[in-house]
Amino acid sequence: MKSDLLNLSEEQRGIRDLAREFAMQEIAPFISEWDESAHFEPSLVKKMGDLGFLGMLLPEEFDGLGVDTSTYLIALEEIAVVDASAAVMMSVHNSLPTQMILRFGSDEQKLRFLKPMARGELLGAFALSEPEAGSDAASLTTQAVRDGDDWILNGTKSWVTSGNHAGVILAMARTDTPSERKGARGIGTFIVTPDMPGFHVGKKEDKLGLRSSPTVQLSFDNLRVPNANLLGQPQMGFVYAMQSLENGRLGIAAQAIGIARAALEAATAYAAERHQFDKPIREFQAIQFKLADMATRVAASRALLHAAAHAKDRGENVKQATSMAKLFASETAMFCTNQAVQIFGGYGYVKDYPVERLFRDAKVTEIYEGTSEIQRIVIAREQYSHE
Ligand code: COS
Repeated sequence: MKSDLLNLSEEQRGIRDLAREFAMQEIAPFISEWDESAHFEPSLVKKMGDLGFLGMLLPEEFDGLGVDTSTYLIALEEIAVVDASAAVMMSVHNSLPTQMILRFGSDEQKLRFLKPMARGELLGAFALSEPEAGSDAASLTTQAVRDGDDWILNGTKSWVTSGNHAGVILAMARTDTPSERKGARGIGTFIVTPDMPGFHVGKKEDKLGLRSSPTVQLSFDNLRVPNANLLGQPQMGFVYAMQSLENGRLGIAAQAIGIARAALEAATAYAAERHQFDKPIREFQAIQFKLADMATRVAASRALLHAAAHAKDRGENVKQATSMAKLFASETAMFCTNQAVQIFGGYGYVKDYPVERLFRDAKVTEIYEGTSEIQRIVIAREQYSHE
């Protein structure tokens, strides 16, 4: 009896099955082709919106499903088992821009953006990183200058998931002045839309994995943003981004667990079929131990993730727990995909089987939304923060 350690309610089982069915029907048949050609399928956004997958954490008054964090992560894992690229689009949209507007936006901003975002009519993106500001996110240099009722933004944002298909981008820019820099407390968050003059989509990255999720640079060239599109307080944008990345990191952990589970399932099936030395290779202890370690780490990642999600929904401080969940799940994805390739042997190294793609897809989970090194810094700082 395989253990997922989740005691799912009837509603959660229904949402999980819907996500599984959607991914199997609408994504699975095209996955190799889209991966090979780095194709993002725009129709997925509307289809996912119609099913409620793009407004999972939004209240019903904004056309959302209003489910708890755990239920959202169950759906996300299910999509990620089939396609980590669709999963990251879903994770970023649900965890970052929609949540930021819901938590920190004005009533007018909520009314304008949240319903179309929940329905999949407007895809959301998050633009924090810059070419010279990655782990040290507060060193970003995109500048916002107040001009009457507007702000004028200049700078380049990088690594923006879905940035070339997004209808709404939450972008961080400096609101302090070059003569009086205020570090992390001199940054605002702006709701940018691609129709604003001065908005340009730049380089699309040619990536190792997650090839059907586009990652682009965005440049702002005297981009004029109305003050009505400033999110909350002009000096609080970095804090909003950090708080929101707690949600984001839970989403990436669920995505990583999906990748790890897909690797485990593929390796388990292959080990039963593949015969060497006159028996299925799963009868060799060398293979059994790999499968056991993979299954254990997947279960442990999931238990940690859902414990963090429940704590978040109880309103507890989950800064440390979300980083732990993301760290452990992403390293589990890398471990499991590596083991799966090893179990497949030469067949794991070619595109005829899915584990080659899973191995490539797993790596970025240790990098984006905070590298494993940054997660360890957050975990360690929290460990002694109350001394
Ligand atoms: N919740 C609420 N506030 C937070 C917070 C959180 N999770 N994390 C940080 N803050 C606040 C801090 O309390 C601090 O506020 P004060 O000015 O009142 O002290 C402020 O934000 C700055 O935080 P800190 O001093 O920790 O900033 P650092 O520059 O040291 O950066 C790290 C901290 C390294 C953890 C942060 O830059 C980070 O997470 N980097 C990775 C960025 C990332 O994930 N990028 C991926 C983007 S998506 S590809």
